[in-house]
Amino acid sequence: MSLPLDTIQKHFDLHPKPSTLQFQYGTAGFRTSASVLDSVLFRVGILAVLRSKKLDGKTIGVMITASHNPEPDNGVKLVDPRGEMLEASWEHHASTLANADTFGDFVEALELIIKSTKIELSKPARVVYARDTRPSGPALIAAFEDGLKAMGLKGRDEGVKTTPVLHYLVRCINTKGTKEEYGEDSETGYMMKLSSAFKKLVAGKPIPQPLIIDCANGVGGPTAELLSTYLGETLPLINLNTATKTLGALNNACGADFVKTTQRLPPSLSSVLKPGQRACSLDGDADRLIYYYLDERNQFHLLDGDKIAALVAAFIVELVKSAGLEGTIDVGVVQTAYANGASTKYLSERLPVRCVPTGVKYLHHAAEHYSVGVYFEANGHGTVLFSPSAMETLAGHIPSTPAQSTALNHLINLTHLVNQTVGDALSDMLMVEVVLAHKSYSGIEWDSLYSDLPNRLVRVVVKDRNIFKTEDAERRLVSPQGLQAKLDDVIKKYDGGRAFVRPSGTEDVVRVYAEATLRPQADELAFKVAGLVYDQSGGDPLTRPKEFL
Ligand code: G16
Repeated sequence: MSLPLDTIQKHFDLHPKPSTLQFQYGTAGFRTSASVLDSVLFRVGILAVLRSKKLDGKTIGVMITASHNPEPDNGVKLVDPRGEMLEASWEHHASTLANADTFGDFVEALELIIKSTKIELSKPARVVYARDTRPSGPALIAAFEDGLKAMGLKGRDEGVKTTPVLHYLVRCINTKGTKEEYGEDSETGYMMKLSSAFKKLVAGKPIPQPLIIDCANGVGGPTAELLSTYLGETLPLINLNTATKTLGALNNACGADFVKTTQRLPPSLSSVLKPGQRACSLDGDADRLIYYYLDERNQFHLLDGDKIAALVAAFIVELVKSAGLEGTIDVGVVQTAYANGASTKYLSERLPVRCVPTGVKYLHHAAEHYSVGVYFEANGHGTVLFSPSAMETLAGHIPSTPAQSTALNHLINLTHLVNQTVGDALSDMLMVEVVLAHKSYSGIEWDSLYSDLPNRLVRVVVKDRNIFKTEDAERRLVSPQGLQAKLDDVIKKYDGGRAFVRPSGTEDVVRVYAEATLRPQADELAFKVAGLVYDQSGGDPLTRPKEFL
C-alpha cells in the first residue's frame, strides 16, 4: 500500500507553510503564535496517523493547546498510547514534516519516516483529539482534521477538554479490556474515578473549609465545575476566573504561571481570599497546580510544585511504612533545576532525589525508575507514578494488622486518585486535599515543612535563543562560550547563591532562575545574570530592560 498522494496534495495546498518560518517540536510540542500554526496542524494530523499505524493501530492522542502561554499563542502535542508524551525519537520527525517547504519535500520526508521507522501503511490508525478554550482552537482543529482526511481517517473528536483528561482518555482507550484497564474512556469515567477514590480517602474526615480555585479563565473552569458536582459536599469548591468566553482573559493576571512567576495573588482574588484560607491556581489547560494562602498579616505565601512534592512524598512514605511495605516499595522524587534548594535539601534528607532537564517527558521517565516515583516541577506540573511491580505488590499484600490494612487501602485508593498519565491540576488538587485532611494541616503547617530560599525567575528576550545550550540537567551553560564562567564569577559573590540560564521550549525567550539566602540578593543575582545574558546575546542597548543590572 502506498500513500494517497493525490488526496494529500489536495489538502496540503490548502495549508501553505509560512515560507520564512522554522518550527520546532519543543518542551511540549509545537507552540507559537496561533496565526502561523495552520500548516503545522495539518501536518501533525498526518503524523498522528503514521504514529498510530506504526503502533499497530493503537490510539494516539493529539492535544491542541498552548497551556500557560498568552491567549494569542496556540500549540499542539502528540500523546503516545499509554497517555505519555510522544516518544522522543519522533519529535525530530514532527519538526522535519513541519519544516518541509514544498509538496515534494514533504512527500520525501514522509517517505523517509515510513521507511526508517518501518511503517506498514496497510495497518489501521486511530486518533483521539481535543482542544482548550483558545479562540484560535476551532480553525486549528479544522486544519488538523484535514491532515486526518488526507490520510483517509476520521478521528475521535473530544471537543474542549483539559490536557490531562485527553491523556487519561488515550490510556483508557488503549487498555480497554486488558488487565491494565485504566478506566472508562469518557470525561464522566474520569470524574467518577477521581471522585470515588477521593471520597474513600477522606471518609470520616471533617468537611474542609471551601477551597478557592483560580481557573485561569481556561478549560479548567468548566472541568472544575463538573468535578464539583461529583464531589458534592466532600470538598466545597469556589471556582473563580471561569470566563472562558471573554477575549483576552485566558492566563491574564491569573493562573498558575502568573502566580508562580510573580509570586503574588491574582488581583481578582485579592478581595475574596481571607487570611488562613487556602486557594490554588490552575493553568490554561489545567495540567499545573499552585497553592497559596495569606497569613494573618495578609502576607502572601506560595505552595508550589516543590511544596506539593514534599507534602505528597512524605505522606506516601508514611503509608508505605504503615502498610508494612518498607523495603519492598521504594519511593523516589524527581525534580528539575528550578526546584528550590531548600526543597531539594529537605527531600534528599529523607528520600532518593534526581534532577533532570525541564519537561514532563524527562521527569516522567526518571520517575518510572522508582516503585513509586513522585515528580513535580516547581511550576506545579507533576504527578505520582506507581510502577507495575508496586501495583502488583499492593494487590497481593496481606496486611497483618488493621492499621496495615487501612494504610494499604489508602495506597490503593491513591493509585486511582492520581492521574498517572501526566501532571493533572485537578487530580493533584484532590491528592493535596487528601494529605491535608489526613495530617490536619492548614496551609501554614504545610508551608512550615521547610522554608523556601528567596528566588526569582526572569524572562530575557533575545535575538536567538537557540545559541543557548546547557548540560548537567540544565544547570550549566556550554554555549555561548565563556558565559558560564562569567555567571560563576557573579554567583559566588552571593550567600547561598545559585543561578542558571536555559532557553525556553515553549516561548521565544531565555529563562533565568536565581536564588540566594536573602530576598534582595536573590533579586539582584537574577537581574545581574539576566543582564549578562542580554548583553552576551547581542541585545540592543536601547531596548535593554531597565531592571537588568
Ligand atoms: C510545559 C512543559 C513543562 C515545562 C513548561 C515550561 O508546560 O510541559 O514541563 O516546565 O512547559 O517549559 P519552558 O521553560 O521550556 O518554556 P505547560 O504547562 O506550558 O504545557
